[in-house]
Amino acid sequence: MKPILVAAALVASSSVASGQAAQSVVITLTEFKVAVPKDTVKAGPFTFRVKNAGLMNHAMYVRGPGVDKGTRDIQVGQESPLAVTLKPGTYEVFCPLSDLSHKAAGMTHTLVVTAADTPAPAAAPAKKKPGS
Ligand SMILES: [Cu+2]
Repeated sequence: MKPILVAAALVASSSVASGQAAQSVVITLTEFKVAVPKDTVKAGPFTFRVKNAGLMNHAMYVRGPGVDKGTRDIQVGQESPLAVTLKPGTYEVFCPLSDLSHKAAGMTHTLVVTAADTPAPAAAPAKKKPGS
């Protein structure tokens, strides 16, 4: 439990790309499942907040176009941030522990990333200024 470090990490991740705030996504790990709130997200910087809600240690790894990284081992009840920038494509999100036996048991999730410029009501670009 190190709240100061968590706060520092959040500040750092939010300043990664000017003009494009990192999207914060909570991912929950249990036996043996990787719960991701959305199967499809828009490209851009992300901060995954990876929570271990299971009964044994887990970790999370992201593999896809331009990304090949993961968290440290996460103790039961703990959370670890993972900052990644996702490009359009298909990513695999999985637990790499126990020689991938957790993954084989079901701890894997496919995350589809679509182009950021696809029109979306929730992430509409700034309106043009009148008169410009
Ligand atoms: Cu695991």
